[in-house]
Amino acid sequence: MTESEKTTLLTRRRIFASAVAIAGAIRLAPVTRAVAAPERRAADLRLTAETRILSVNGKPAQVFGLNGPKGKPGIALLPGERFRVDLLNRAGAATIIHWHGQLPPWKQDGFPWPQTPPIPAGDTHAYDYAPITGTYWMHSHHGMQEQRLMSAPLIVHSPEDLRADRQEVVLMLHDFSFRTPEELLAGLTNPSATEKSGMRSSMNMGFRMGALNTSSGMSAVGMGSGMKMDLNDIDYDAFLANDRTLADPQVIRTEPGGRVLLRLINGACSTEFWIDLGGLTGTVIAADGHPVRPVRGTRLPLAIAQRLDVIIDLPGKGAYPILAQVEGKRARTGIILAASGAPVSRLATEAAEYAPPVDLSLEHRLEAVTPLAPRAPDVTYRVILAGGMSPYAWSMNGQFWPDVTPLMVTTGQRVVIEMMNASMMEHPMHLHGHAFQVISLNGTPVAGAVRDTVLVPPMGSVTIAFDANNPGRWAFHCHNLHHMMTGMMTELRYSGII
Ligand SMILES: [Cu+2]
Repeated sequence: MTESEKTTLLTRRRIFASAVAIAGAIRLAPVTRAVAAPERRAADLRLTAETRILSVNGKPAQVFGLNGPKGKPGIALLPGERFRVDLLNRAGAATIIHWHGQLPPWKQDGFPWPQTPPIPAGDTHAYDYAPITGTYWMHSHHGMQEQRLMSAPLIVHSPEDLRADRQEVVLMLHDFSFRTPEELLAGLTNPSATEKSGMRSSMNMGFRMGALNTSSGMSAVGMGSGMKMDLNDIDYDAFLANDRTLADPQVIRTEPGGRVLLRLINGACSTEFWIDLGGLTGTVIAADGHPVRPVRGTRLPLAIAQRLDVIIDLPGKGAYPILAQVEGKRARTGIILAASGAPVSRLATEAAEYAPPVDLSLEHRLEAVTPLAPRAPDVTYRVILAGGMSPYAWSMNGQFWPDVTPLMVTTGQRVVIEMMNASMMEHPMHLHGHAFQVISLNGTPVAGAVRDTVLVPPMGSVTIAFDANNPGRWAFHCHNLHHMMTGMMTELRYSGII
């Protein structure tokens, strides 16, 4: 066998291993096709929006699904492959799917602008754009379908992914309720419905900072002892890791002493998690798909819609739970990495301790591998995030979607947006169509991560910068679904676009 044949074989073995790992982890579309990327035709990549039955806590639940080739959730692309996808709407309702964090032309972004209405039930819509590599995800941007699990991973492999001798594991988190999304929202916006439905009111869902051990490393900016921040608007029935609870977790077989690339995706609608690697130490190498300088840690905050890529070297042939605990609660979910033959013991669905609120402790340590070029801003916007529990409504600069004044930019500008949170809730803020760099956290300048979603803590501030290089109309919103649905969204619009 020639050297080149060996290389080919090795590469294929790794592609195969990687695909099997991913398929095993979340039953994603395998990437085992032997064809080179450019040979794949449009029809090869079909994504079907449909319904499916999940079993949660032993009860059946009808939810949505986004299934790729061979009926597996989501899409995984090979290096260099275009996002050339036919989206088939078999969900029985109109839908539109957003490719979260990707940078497509605006009319392919999957947001229901007047120019890009939802796809009617039964129709098919074609997409074709050059994707950026990393860990991304897709979700419905139509109504509250996201709360019924209309979301899935979107992984774009880099050449390095195929070269590296490591197993890929995707861990996608969801919050789940047997109630309809409409009931959940009504419980928040209509206090009498809240009482009737037995949901918690704002009086008892608060999380008193004074009750916490302040050595736990949480950010307490603007939070005097006894001041109350609100966490977890909704009492969910379950928290899912790759569609399963900790009562029946997914067990992923790993190589003893092997290396794992863990692709974490917080696909929850209203829940921030702490990722708990237990006895393992991980190395964060990317945030929202974009490489960061390596940061080691065992407990990692993961805000709604954010992703982290974490390298884990397994110490031996044991079983290693990867847990996700809900902030302010003991509830947790997770998966288990276990060497073949390693005994897997049952894990309690509740942790011993309440988790603190997620914070900016990790954000402060993140540094982009490829930062923005130094440059003075051409335009700076300040956006005040406000709202509260009673009435339940959330705004940006005092405006409630869809009655908003767009933030206008011009192609070529360096844009800075300073977000100030004047409320007692966390807001995971997401800008469509751009990767921004975090340049200030609570007034402290940083050369932070390049990413697409950043947490703005209660009474805190975060400043982001980006280059206006993707003309169009772009949504800019809080990724807490219920905040967005009650107003917390605005538009970033390029001049010349109507
Ligand atoms: Cu919010």
